[in-house]
Amino acid sequence: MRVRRRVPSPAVALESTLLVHGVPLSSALELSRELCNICLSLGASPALIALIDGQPVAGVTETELRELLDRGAVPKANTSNLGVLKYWGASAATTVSATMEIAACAGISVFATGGLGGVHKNLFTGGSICNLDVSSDLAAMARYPVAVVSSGVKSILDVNATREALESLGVCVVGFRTDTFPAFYQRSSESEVDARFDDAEELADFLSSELARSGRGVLVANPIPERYEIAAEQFDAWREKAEERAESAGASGRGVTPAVLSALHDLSNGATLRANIELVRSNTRLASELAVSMHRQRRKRDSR
Ligand code: PSU
Ligand code: MN
Repeated sequence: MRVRRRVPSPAVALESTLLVHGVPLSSALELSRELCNICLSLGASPALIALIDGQPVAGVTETELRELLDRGAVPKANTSNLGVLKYWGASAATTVSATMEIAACAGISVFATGGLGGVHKNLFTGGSICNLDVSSDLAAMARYPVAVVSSGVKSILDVNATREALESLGVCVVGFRTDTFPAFYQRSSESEVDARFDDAEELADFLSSELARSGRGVLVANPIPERYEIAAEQFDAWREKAEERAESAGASGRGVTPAVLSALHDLSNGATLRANIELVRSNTRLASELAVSMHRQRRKRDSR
């Protein structure tokens, strides 16, 4: 796939679904600006990824993003419908899976986001599979050689089942300064990571070799900053109500995640939104550091 890449290395891919469908319209532009500034201040170039009039773009401009936000009903592209939307010349926000595909085609190997999609809850009722909803993000992790910095998986999911699925797919999950797999608003869960790294420079070195060795993605799990963590009991109470709201609003398929997230932000009086924004900022910081280190390390190797 040909991608219009507008930014130089070291680049950090950023996803557009998070901005278009994950936060209220009023926060999207400011968040995008903030994330771009974090990258720039650390010496990396921000590469916001989206589909613009049928063109996969790495390095969407603020004008293009504003146009997308003004459009209202913007399609959400994952790896399954990206091709159709592209064929039709449509514009779309890209989820983690479609962003990884475009980043890989553009030669960008580090990507910052909030939380990965995964295995939704309530898959099994009475022993039979009903409503099987597993994000295409998981399969994408096994297909595209991109390091994805996230705070684990969204806590509206079945965190342990998602962690198991990543293992089944052979996706390496490393923890940055953590032994356990973070659960988005919570710094830890019952699940573990494959390995722990405490030093960003060493992690960058590992990522370069692992991406080249495996041709698959690596999930870098970076827990939410401590002061923004939300207690599990508090969160579960909000989540239950948010799911009820999303269900009675008739959300299904790709609409489930955005509906539950917006109900959560509303029920928590903005607490989940603030936490969400803080963890994306923190992930963007780490991704920028990693991209810069990987770039520097490569130049050093090449000059030998
Ligand atoms: N995490 C967030 N906000 C989001 C998403 C994840 O905090 O908006 C988005 C990401 O783009 C992710 C997508 O790839 O949700 C997963 O959606 P689904 O469950 O439909 O695959
Ligand atoms: Mn889904």
